[in-house]
Amino acid sequence: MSKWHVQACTAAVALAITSCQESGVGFPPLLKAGAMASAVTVQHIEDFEDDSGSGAGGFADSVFIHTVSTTMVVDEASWTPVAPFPSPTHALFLPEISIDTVTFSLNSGEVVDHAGVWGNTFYGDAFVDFYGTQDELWFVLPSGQAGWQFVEAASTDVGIHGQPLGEIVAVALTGYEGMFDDLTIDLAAAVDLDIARFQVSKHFSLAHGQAAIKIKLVVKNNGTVDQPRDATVVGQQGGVQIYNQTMAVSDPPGGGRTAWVFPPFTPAVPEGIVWTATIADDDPDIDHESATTKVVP
Ligand SMILES: [Ca+2]
Ligand SMILES: [Ca+2]
Ligand SMILES: [Ca+2]
Repeated sequence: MSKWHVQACTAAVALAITSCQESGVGFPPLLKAGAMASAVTVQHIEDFEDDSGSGAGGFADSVFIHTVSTTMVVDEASWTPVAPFPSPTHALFLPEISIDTVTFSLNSGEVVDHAGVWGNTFYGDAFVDFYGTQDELWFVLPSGQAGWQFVEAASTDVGIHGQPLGEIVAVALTGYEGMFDDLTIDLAAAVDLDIARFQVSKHFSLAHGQAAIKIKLVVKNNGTVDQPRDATVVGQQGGVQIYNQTMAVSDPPGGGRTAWVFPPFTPAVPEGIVWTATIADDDPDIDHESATTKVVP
């Protein structure tokens, strides 16, 4: 598909439901799900200063929810062996043994796909655990270092159980007199594509030698980012899978629809076909529809 065609389709989508993919321009190139990096939209940093601008220590940002109190925030002026802190003038000191499990108060549709934090082990040990929806990653910072050490994790990193972390939902800071500063999270907006309509040829006659069964998926973007995700159509005839096609689908945000035509199918036996379409997006909503074709001799 040429670039010109892509642009022409996009322009049509903005106006109304488009059928550009049906008009002979062919299929857009298929993309692998793993190649679709989410666009980073926002970064938040917990720098252990309050946001009043007074220079006082505290918890910085209403996005971060802590399980320890602000009494563990310390001033750089009194901690010269480990000064300067990664960000002046305060950091978190966790006396033996305390854990600050930090979670995030985010807007709907926002997910954390990367997090990092500075740690210091001059006074005692420090550990960082990144919790994802699927797995976790645990870092033990080398002991007794006067210099600050940075650890980080991405949602695609493989965790201790061999799975990608998934969306990062918490960072646990554990101190045996360890210190921490500048806990940073990068947010990516979640892709939410919905099935507006799933349409197949209702009737197929083997005897009439008619054209193959047409399969069309109309996609609506219910989110704010324009990125493709995989849609899969499966056909079953008499309990046997006779069709399984996956293609990347998308729809620009903002109220339009985009129709995607899947490769057609010609059945060989006179038995009804049950079709299912599924979109694997980032939103926990169920994006799954069924349709049937009656196949007669
Ligand atoms: Ca700081
Ligand atoms: Ca969806
Ligand atoms: Ca979904």
